[in-house]
Amino acid sequence: MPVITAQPNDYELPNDGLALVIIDMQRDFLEPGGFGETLGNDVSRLQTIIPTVQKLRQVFKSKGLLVIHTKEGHREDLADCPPAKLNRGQGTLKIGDEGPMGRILVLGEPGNEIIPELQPEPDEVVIAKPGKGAFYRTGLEEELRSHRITNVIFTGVTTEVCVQTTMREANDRGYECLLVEDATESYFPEFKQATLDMIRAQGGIVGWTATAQQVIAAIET
Ligand code: C5J
Repeated sequence: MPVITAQPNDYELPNDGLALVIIDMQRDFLEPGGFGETLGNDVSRLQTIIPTVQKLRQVFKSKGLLVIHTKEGHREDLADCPPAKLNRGQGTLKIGDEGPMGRILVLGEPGNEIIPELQPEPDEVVIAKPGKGAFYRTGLEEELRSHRITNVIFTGVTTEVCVQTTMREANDRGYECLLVEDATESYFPEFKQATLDMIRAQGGIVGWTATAQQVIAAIET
């Protein structure tokens, strides 16, 4: 059985049942004028991982493995956006306001699309989610079950918000989770580092971490 050299210890790859999940690589978080920038963040930090996520996707696809994208967004009427979320933060624009890429964090708007560099292909799954965790009010669990997925490799943004929340949700549901260290990014480098540390602490209390090269080397074995 091939293993990924990972922290806190080796991660065993299953014969079947491995999927790549790419969290929220959408224009709203990675491009100027979106939700991330209106909250005062430097979005260029997040763009640095694009080539690494592209490479991982290509390797997974070459092995016939499932690729799932998520994107955070709300219905046009914002009925799925609780006031606690709508009113939080001191951004120049709020969720639902008209911005340079259409309405902020609203499904179907240009800013809500996955970035062109990772445009989902027809055989890839896209899960729209109203929350930070990708299991909350989505069909992600059914999708994973229908493909008999047991092991999930996580990438995407932002490390300590939607990525970590989703990884914890997946861990609680029994999935063996690994976060790719150089295929995830945060607006706050110290939060990214803390997230990696807390995931693999206590013998991997939330899961494993490894570099993209370590993941690719094992998958290509
Ligand atoms: C945030 C996310 N940061 N995708 N969403 O609001 O992490």
